[in-house]
Amino acid sequence: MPLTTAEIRAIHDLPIPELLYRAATAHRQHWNPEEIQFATLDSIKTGACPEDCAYCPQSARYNTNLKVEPLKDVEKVLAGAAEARANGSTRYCMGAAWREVKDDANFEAVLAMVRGVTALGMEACVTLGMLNETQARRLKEAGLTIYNHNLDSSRDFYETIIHTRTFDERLETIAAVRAAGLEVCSGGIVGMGETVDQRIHFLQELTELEPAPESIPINQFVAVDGTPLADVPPLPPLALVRMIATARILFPESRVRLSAGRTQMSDELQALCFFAGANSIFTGDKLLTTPNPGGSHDHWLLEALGMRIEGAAVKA
Ligand code: SAM
Ligand code: DTB
Ligand code: SF4
Repeated sequence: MPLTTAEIRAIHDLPIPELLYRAATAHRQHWNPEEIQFATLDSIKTGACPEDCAYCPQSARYNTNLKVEPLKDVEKVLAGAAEARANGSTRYCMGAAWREVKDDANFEAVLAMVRGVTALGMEACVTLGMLNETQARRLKEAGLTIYNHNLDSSRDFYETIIHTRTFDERLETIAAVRAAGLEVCSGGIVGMGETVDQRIHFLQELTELEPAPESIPINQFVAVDGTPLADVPPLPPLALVRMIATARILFPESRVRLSAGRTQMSDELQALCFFAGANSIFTGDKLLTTPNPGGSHDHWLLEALGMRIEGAAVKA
């Protein structure tokens, strides 16, 4: 039975030592707490997105000085994947600034990218916006492991930040992904000015997805000049730790990703997030369009923490 809002809030609000103890206990029952998966992002189509997501630098509606780029060549994407693998990544995540997937030559090219990444022995993930079950099945046939489509926030907060699609459409895409037999990657963003109750409702929405998403990215909001949310004050670091720990307790078997926003985090905060159960990060200098700490810092950080890259061909 899904937990009530009050039950989730009670976990989230536990004294930090108790919260971290419970999260770390759940974590080690299902995962090796010394290992972190390295994943790499590739923005395969950048900017000029018709959607109005208030947090996103890629919306065509905001002036963010972003270099708009059409769909990348398949060969270029596969070269990026091979390089990511050599740097320790076992998962390659390709993101397109699309509202939805269309049945056109661009989709055929994405299918070729998925086949190529899979042939490299990496897990392939894509995030392409809304899609239907037939399209999801074609991605599955091409070898795709998992589709990323975030709930992003609570239903009521979502409606204040995005007006070009509904929260229910988000749920429909996730249902299509599931129906096609793909794994689901779905999480959200914290620090966009939402209340703690709205964060709890967001986690509760995730608990109502059945089965639970195999992968849950927790993105710390990255404020970008030119977007409507550019001036939102930064999230208190312990608020992020509470979200990671609560997600780990609610979803002991899912991968919890410490996703966007690491450039703004100290090494100590990241270490606390790993202790609280985060077990995957995006490496490389860039997320999709915003900066990321970079592979060499991440190798150094894991070594300093006495931790290892999960399943990689190279040592930290
Ligand atoms: N267009 C597709 C969609 O919206 O589903 C896929 C790409 S979109 C950039 C993928 C995710 O990036 C969003 O769901 C959101 O969680 C995250 N994201 C976008 N801008 C962000 C920001 N400024 N800070 C943190 N996360 C962000
Ligand atoms: C997710 O939840 N986070 C990643 C991935 N899924 C596609 C994207 C983060 C994007 C951060 C803003 C940017 O770099 O444009
Ligand atoms: Fe477009 Fe996705 Fe950015 Fe929204 S989050 S503007 S859909 S790229």
